[in-house]
Amino acid sequence: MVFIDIQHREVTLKLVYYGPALSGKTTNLQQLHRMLGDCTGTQLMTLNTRDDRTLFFDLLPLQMTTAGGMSIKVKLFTVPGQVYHAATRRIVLQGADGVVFVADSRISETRGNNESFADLRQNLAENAIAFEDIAVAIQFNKRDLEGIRSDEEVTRIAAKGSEPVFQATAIQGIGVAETFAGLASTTWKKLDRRYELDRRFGVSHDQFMERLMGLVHRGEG
Ligand SMILES: Nc1nc2c(ncn2[C@@H]2O[C@H](COP(=O)(O)OP(=O)(O)O)[C@@H](O)[C@H]2O)c(=O)[nH]1
Ligand SMILES: [Mg+2]
Repeated sequence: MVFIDIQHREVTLKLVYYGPALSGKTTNLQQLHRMLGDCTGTQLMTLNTRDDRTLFFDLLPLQMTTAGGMSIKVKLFTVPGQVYHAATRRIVLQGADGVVFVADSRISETRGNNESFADLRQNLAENAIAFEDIAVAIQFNKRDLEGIRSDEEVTRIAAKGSEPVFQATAIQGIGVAETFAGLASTTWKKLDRRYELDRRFGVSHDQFMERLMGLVHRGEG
């Protein structure tokens, strides 16, 4: 859960990119890292196997200070998707405030998506995180490929649930910032309701989002 250090006026949020193997979780973080630009000095930490798959997790730490002197850290993690990394996924998910579920849009990947979503629910339960207590966003990635679910189908799926749904072609950077902003916003609102961040620290949702997205778009322009 969110880490609040009142004495040092510091809040740390943990956001996790979850989903089946090869759906594009690491690519999302690589694109966000690229958008940060060079001047931040922020490193994307990845730990890959020889075949370039995520072995443990990726970590992209973001940090900003609000006008009121509040320090906000946002730590972005990805989990390894392969079935045999179940224990790692559970550990990475510990203390998460928000999760993006990165689905592969191809109809052929439906089963992998469904199994991974069930795995997410189970790992949340094992970490004693209620599904209602965590912010969740869904990304349908790989919109550039053949054999994908249609836009209408994605819209229909989105209408069935309450989670925000985004379409992306992460490899081209499309939809990456939108997904991130959607998750960050939902997470902040959820945490604010629970911990009164605005009242206690004087950081409104809009201030938080403005700072955060200012960071992410620094390298573009
Ligand atoms: N065509 C296409 N390929 C993608 C897209 N996003 C990621 N990939 C590719 O899918 C593969 C797996 O991506 P990766 O980010 O490592 O997946 P992860 O296992 O979820 O971390 C890589 O070859 C990526 O280049 C996309 O939007 N379209
Ligand atoms: Mg990966």
